[in-house]
Amino acid sequence: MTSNARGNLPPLSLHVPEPKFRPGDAVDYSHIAIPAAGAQARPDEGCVAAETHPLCLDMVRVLDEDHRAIGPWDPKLDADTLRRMLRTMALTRAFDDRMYRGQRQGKTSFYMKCTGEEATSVAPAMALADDDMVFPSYRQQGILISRGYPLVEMVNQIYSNRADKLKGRQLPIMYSARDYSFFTISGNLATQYPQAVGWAMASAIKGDSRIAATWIGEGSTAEGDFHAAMTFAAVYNAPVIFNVVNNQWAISSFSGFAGAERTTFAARAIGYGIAGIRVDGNDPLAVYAATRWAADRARSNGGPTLIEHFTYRAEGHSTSDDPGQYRSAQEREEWPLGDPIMRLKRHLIALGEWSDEQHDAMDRELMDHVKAATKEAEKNGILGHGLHHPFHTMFEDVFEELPWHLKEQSEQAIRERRIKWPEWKES
Ligand SMILES: Cc1ncc(C[n+]2csc(CCOP(=O)(O)OP(=O)(O)O)c2C)c(N)n1
Ligand SMILES: [Mg+2]
Repeated sequence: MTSNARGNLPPLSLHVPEPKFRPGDAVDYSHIAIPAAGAQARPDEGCVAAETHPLCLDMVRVLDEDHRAIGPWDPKLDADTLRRMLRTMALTRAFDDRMYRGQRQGKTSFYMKCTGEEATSVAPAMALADDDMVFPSYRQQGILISRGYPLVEMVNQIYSNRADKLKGRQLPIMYSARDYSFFTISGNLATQYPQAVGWAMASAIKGDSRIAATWIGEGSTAEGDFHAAMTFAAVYNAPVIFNVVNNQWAISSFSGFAGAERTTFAARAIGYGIAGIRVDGNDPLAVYAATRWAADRARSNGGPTLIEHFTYRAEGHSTSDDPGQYRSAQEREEWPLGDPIMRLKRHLIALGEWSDEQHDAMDRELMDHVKAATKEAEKNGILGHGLHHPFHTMFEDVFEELPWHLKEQSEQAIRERRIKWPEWKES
């Protein structure tokens, strides 16, 4: 290769990020700075954005080592609300566990868990109004569960069966629930960000009082859509909350490939001149408090806030992934911020409002609850058992009147199917 190097100038080189730990490595997280709970200032919701910027390099934490809630960010929730939060997170985990097993049993082709990240969807859902519009990624099933969406409907979608409201047209787990102000999940990463800003701008243009909130993985912040959304929101001061769920991994790429070696994801807010908060994503009370702060700010025309949830993806990316191939199994146990369900459980016990026995009984009850929902959904069919949506529906719902060439294709498809499977009956 010819070199254009001149004189004694050093040859240019690139930095290629490499994760600290690979399979088999001992894990040491001492490089991660974990500030004391309760030590972070809480600026007024109406402050200038720059006042929040120190928080972008810090970490808002409420639950301390003794499981107490302390400091100015303590949202001071009553015990019933805390128990509801705990239950919703535990239900989300129970649902994930059962659906994962369902995939292994061949009942669906695909599933994605959010284990370890439950606080980043359940706590925000509780801090928002139920009709605030959410634009999630695929890892916020906790929002739907929090809003009381029927589990049976979720399972119908996951099994792509004949009761699936989306008629098998979406990948399993890519829900859509207009009545629950839950925007359709897209497999194309980051598209939800500009959509959320557009919706928020429309809400403001109409003089409505509802705000938008959106979620993205840290890896997906490398997409152009993320930055386009931030620019629009900053320029028009749109009433939107940007959540970045930094779970350290984007399938097998670590956060360094999205810029984590240089600064925090919350610090993106500084460049756009909007409010930003970095929060302990495994501390449900801190997540709740940060979301409530951002929601109050947006609702009073204070504009957008970027919240980075610092958390850890405790399991594989999806049922198609094997994290044992690229990261150390020790990472999960060594993760310095613990587990969100355990932390809230211990807090409630410390308050004298919960016990191990109650927790175990709740887990058993939730398992039965999820099991009953799956059994109910299975009556409508599972993958490969033929009880999916009628074949011809594939051609419906796009055009008011089906164009001639699609009509022909539809007839041809049905004809060929009859030849291939003579026993098949169109329902
Ligand atoms: C535009 C686009 N690029 C790539 C993919 C493939 N893909 C799906 S999920 C994923 C990783 C995303 O990681 P992150 O944003 O950190 O979210 P997480 O899965 O950790 O929640 C990738 C690369 C895709 N679906 N869309
Ligand atoms: Mg990620």
